[in-house]
Amino acid sequence: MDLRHGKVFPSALLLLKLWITLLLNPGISRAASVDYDGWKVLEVYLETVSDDVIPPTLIKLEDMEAEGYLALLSVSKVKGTAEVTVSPEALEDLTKMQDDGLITFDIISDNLGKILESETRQQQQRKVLRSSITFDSYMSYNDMTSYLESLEAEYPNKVRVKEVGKSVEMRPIYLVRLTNNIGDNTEKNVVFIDGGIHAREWVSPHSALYIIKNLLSASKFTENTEWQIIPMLNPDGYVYTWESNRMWRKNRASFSTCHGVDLNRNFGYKWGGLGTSNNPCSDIYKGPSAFSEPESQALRDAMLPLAGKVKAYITFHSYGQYIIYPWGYSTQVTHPQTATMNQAGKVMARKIKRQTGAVYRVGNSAVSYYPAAGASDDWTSHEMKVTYVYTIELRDTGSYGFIIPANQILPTVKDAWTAAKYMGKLVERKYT
Ligand code: 0X9
Ligand code: ZN
Repeated sequence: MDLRHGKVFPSALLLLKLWITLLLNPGISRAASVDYDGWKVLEVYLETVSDDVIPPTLIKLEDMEAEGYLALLSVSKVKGTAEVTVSPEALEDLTKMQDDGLITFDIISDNLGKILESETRQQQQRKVLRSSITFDSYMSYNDMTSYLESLEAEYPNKVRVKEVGKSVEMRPIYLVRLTNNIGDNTEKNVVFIDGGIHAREWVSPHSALYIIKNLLSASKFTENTEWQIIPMLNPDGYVYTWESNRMWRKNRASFSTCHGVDLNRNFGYKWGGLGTSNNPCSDIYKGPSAFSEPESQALRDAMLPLAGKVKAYITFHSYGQYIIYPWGYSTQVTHPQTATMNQAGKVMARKIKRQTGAVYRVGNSAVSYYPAAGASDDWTSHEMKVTYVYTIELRDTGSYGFIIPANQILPTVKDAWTAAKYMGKLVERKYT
């Protein structure tokens, strides 16, 4: 079947049927607690389109996702695929669509619910001491918070922990500052890192915490550079993934129809452009206005006073194993620092490969994924004039996606630490 031309999507009758299914089977983005038993993960093939055109199949998948009919997990332009998870009922309809030549997909995982069950079992076996962190099982929001709240007292010469905002549900958003002799207030170059923008991407905040932990004992990286790290930008979303819906992505802002703004569509550069949605039920909802959300405001307000000092910015996401750089809002506008970011990104990927064996692809984010406007990387690049700006999509490449097993946390956070160390060294070499 050729998906490039002609009709890709279902007849009016089929759409009507999807709606009825939906009414009988309320959407995952609206449900209070979601059971994924029997849900399959599909790899859907996307049409090849010219630059800055979003493939019709992807647009349709996004619409179906906003209708609560499936959950979109990831997209890759390089692979020409989107991964989605669907309920057994929805699969029947998608299979009909496939039979009618309207869509092409493979089933890549048979039961998401079983994978989630085994994650829950692993979690139940863990025991954590307060104020310690672990990378052999996932930490809860409380584990992370107690660790962060203990740091300043334990490392008074090196650490300051500041609340830079509160989430929609009034949880604190912490910024950790790390440098040698922090009390001296010496002006130093800053490497800025965040994690946890997207709730379900659990390896992201773990990576930021692993970097903090390692910086505490590696004083050569904190001699001439100050690290500013927000490990958990979306605490409400993270808690929600633990308590109600493991696949939740957005924050927990409340709207009349649905919950949540995609914080990585809420930043104030090219806000509302390509790859964003006006619909609060969509996973890529841009929010009512740029920086409408306290979480994106917290990142903005923590960074703005550092104008001229921030030399590198890494925002950790998952999954896919990509190191991507701006502009993400369009493939048509080439960033003036493209060569510099590409070259350093490639060195970073080589170092990760050497350290841990993992292969990360390097490229422009609109090209590697699809254009998506209003993300934190583009804003930082544009507003803060930072040269080295990266979104790092951590492990894996799709076998487990967001639910990567606990025994892969450590290798994944090591990828992140290798990337961060390299950024630290580069900033020191170029700017000190
Ligand atoms: O879509 C996103 O926000 C990021 N991917 S994720 O799967 N973690 O959701 C990629 C953002 C890349 N940056 C820009 N498009 N500006
Ligand atoms: Zn993400």
